Amino acid sequence: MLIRKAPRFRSSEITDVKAYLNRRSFMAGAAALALTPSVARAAAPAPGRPLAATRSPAFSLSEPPTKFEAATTYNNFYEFGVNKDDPARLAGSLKPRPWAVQVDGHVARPKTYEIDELIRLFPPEERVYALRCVEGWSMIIPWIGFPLASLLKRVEPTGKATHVEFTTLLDPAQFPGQRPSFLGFSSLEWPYIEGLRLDEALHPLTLLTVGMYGQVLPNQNGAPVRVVVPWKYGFKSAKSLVRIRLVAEQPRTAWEKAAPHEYGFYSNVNPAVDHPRWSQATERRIGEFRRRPTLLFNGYADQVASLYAGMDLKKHF
Ligand SMILES: Nc1nc2c(c(=O)[nH]1)N[C@H]1C(S)=C(S)[C@@H](COP(=O)(O)O)O[C@H]1N2
Ligand SMILES: [Mo]
Repeated sequence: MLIRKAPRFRSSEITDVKAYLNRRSFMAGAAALALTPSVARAAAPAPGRPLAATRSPAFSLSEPPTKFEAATTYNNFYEFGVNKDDPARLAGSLKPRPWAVQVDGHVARPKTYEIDELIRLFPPEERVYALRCVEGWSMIIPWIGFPLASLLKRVEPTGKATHVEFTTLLDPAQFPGQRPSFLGFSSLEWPYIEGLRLDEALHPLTLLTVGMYGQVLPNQNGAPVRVVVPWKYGFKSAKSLVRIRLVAEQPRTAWEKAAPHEYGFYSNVNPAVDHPRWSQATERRIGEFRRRPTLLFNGYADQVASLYAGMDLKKHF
């Protein structure tokens, strides 16, 4: 996901930042080719608070999950830095309690939900989904959450709502990557914004996620609440949400603002639509050597292809 420009740096600083990012980018590529050495090197994650959930076999892959250790030490969470092991090392500064999520915009019943109230209102299910990162790797993760549609229906979107905008917490005290002085600055604009079309947000696969592997979400995976959209590249699944807003236009997302030709609004997993700088035809499951073919809509085509009927997926990438 590393991109070339760094607009918030003065021109005198840009050379250094570019050199730094290029080196990191090279190292990330090297790590992905090897036996994920950054996973092996990172500190073992502390076990979290257990979170009970009913298994949902109808919504679960039968593939064995990625090792918990890999899923919690090989992360993208640029608020903590651009390296895969930064989130696991630095996420202790994030405080997932107390926490509130504002649900508002074009809705009849806007409401700010305290996080534990949210978990009580919507009984969590466990669903094993594949997460495919735009960088070419994937994981199988047993998430715990509930359909985003349950929450959206409760606040009653009005006829004006066409899209949903997700906002991650903005707090440089908790997120070192949001400080202007942060060394590995990614050139993303904070807060991290993501978005979905309303029909995508209401799709039964779209999960508002509060846990994984039988536990509350580890900080590095987006505590205390994140969205998971399994047929899209991982960056659409925004972490540590403080606001879910129903809007009347397509939200401008953080990655689109940073590199519009590389990261489109839809970002549906599609082996036939390459990233301008690399192929999307194959992927490597974390924990495996061989690359495997990437599936259209990350394997969820039967469930979601109808959302895009008649659309040119190369144009709406
Ligand atoms: N707020 C925020 N959300 C984010 C990101 C980020 O940098 N900031 N990275 C995204 C990317 S690129 C991926 S692949 C997934 C990774 O989720 P995981 O670390 O739980 O596997 O989170 C996504 N959500
Ligand atoms: Mo990603």
